Amino acid sequence: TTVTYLADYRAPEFLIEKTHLTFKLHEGYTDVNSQLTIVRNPHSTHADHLVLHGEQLELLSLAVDEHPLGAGDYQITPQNMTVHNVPEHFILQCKTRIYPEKNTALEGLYRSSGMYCTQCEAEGFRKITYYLDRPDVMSEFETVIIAEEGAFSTMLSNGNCLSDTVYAGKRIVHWHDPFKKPSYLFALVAGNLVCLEDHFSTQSGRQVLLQIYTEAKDSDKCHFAMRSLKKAMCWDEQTYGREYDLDRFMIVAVDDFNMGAMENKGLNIFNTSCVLAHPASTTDAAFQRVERVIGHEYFHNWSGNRITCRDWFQLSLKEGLTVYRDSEFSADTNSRAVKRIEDANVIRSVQFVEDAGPMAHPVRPDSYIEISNFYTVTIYEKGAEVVRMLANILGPEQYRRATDLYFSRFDGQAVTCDDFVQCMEAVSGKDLRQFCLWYSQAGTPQLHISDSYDAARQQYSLTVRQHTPATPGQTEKQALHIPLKIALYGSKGVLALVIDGQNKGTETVLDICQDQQTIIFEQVAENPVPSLLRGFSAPVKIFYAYQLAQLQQLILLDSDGFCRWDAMQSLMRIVLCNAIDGKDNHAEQIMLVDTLKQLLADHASMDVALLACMLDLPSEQYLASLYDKANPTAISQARTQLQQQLAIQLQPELLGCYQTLQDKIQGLSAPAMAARSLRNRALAYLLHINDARYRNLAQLQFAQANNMTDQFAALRALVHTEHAGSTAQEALQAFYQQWQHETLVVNMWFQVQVTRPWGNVLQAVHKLLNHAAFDARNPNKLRAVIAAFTNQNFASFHDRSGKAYQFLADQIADIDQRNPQMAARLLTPLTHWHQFIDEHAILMRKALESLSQCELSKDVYEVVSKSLM
Ligand code: BAL
Ligand code: ZN
Repeated sequence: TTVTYLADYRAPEFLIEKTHLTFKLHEGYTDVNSQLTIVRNPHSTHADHLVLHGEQLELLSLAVDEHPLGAGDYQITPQNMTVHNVPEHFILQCKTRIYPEKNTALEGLYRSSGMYCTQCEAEGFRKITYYLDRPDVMSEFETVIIAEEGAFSTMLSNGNCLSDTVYAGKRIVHWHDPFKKPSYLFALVAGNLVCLEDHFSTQSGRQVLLQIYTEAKDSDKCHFAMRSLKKAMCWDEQTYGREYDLDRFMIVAVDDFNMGAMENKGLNIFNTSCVLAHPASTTDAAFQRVERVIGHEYFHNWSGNRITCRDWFQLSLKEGLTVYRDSEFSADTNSRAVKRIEDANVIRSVQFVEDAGPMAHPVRPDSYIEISNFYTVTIYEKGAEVVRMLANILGPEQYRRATDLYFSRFDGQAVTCDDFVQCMEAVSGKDLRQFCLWYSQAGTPQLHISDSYDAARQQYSLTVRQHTPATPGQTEKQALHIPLKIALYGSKGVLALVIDGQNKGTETVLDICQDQQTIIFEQVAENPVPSLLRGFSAPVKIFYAYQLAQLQQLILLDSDGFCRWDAMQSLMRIVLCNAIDGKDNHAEQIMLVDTLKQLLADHASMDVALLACMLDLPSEQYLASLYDKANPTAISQARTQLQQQLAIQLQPELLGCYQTLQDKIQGLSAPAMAARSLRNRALAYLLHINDARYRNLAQLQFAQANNMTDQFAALRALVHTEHAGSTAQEALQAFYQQWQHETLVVNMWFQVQVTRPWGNVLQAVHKLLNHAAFDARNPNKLRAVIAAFTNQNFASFHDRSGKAYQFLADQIADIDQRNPQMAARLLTPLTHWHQFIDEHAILMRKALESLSQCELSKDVYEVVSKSLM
């Protein structure tokens, strides 16, 4: 296996000015004719060999400037084709044959339920034809698709359609994309699809045709995606001044897809789970996901397509920026506080765990074996946090000017993260050299904060010490520039902040740049409570020894939604860790119950969506990350017990909440969704009590629900309680009966069963793998059964027998034969073995070792070998 290093980056020797592709689609095989206009890169060295990427291709013929090449003129290896002694400027014609029907890796051109589609990012295009398959080679594409007349209603590629004709029994469709793009943004679709159409008029008055293509059975599930698309187009014009550039924007829904969606120029391809939505069959969370992903892929048209990455080490240049953009789009549409909490929760319970594990890498990695393994929470979500910090350091006006500069300076180019930061520097005049360490340094910074109050001087001082633990291959860490947003609370509310005689208002950002620094606040009349990391101002861990009463004060009174939630998480964490460690917990529990009671009793005056989030206990994964060696059984037990105790002690408040919110839950407005989320959390808590009254409530809700959020929440509550017996079984059967023809709903039906927190779930998983509706080739099904079980069922995955660990290893060995990207992704939970006590760690390692004995793809090999290092 070869490792690719950022330090080895060289500009391409050749450039491809024009790419002309002809696809002849036949049953069983596809012939691809390419005609590439190639020039030597004037800025490069003078190699006379052209080395193209190409994998799993059958070469039919090859010519340079119409002269056919013979065996001695070129050389083929499993990864490349080298053409010897090429001129400065020439046309390469190449005919290859590929087999989309046999493509189970879902990379390159493949068939999914009869329909042809492509996935080229990152390196899939080389499975279609020989090419310079690297993002810094940008070319103008023309694509001709030829199929039997009548075989497909829809034949699409990027850009504008030049012609659509029939000749000698063949349908011939000709596409042209006027914008230069790298091969990873190429797309082709052919199938029998229906289309929802609409129009968007851009700010400069250009009409854009909008089309969403699906299978006929899903034609009623595209309206929400269309509304979201128009909203996203509007938002990008208003927020970033970005206008759409082609006459046509197309989205195609595909059921077999490794990712969520793909931003191919003018022709986005979406996993059905991220585009289809209907109130009867889609939960609120899924609606919000559709809106977010539609926004994300659309925003890529500028942040990714018009301006792309020089090399894959710069992946976060487009992904971090685009996630930041979609996250602000969601925050503007829904509850800003809740969006921030959701983001922080992902960073804490997934990204921090990645940072502490064998796959830890910087936002801009230095090396990889398989780039597909680097589509991670670090590149995406931490990368977005880095852009958010930049935006906050600059402020809205300068940030907008800096992005304007970025989009104009680099339009049509493939650039680096440094180029992006340089625009921020150019506009603001700020020196961001230290800040750039966020891109190159892996690991989660820890801020250890202590304070003291001097009543005589009326001074309050905060001492902040930063430390980033070592990560694989990076033992020495430097101090980062960390924006720490804070406020101070006194007994009567928020205090005015005075630093160095300067009035800072009631909230300020401290620039933490040294290993240790002390900030002194003046004119402080009483010992305050610090509200730290407001709005989750940096992706760091905070250590500050709050007293219980201080946490309660922040939970009830802080004006920052994230900090209220965070204080509640801290209080819950204290109670849970005491229980896990076998410590006395009396005062802490009373404080927790008392605080929750006050919040629930007062729910009418609160942000209901925020309150719903505040009811969630910290995840088991997050709790495990707080220990050097975590005991998973103790963690699960403590969490389950606390859920039961809270349910019992908060019974009247929970029931009150459930009943009063009943009338407020029609439709898809933000308040309706918020009401449903709080009400269904209350229901889930109540079902932890062994009481037929509450099971009847759930049963009634299940039967009468007029939307999927409520129906599914009731089903989940019933299935997840140990006490519901046949009631739960009947609900499961009824649900399947009702929804068996809706693939995405069947996936939820799988997922609710494998995440059950009691009984022998592994046995249930085995049964479901043999269910008629399961299909091991479909990534969504693998996610619904295997990933849901191993990632979301902490107790069962960490069963002491170690059977679930070995189960996962066996599944991966099998899936890897067909779909390496999926296999490598599913492996994540086993890579965290080092987090757990020996009893578990040894069994997890054993499962990994058994995998290492198999013949593995590069994808799985990289994760297994790094995990065992
Ligand atoms: N570029 C891969 C899918 C996405 O991040 O939009
Ligand atoms: Zn993206």
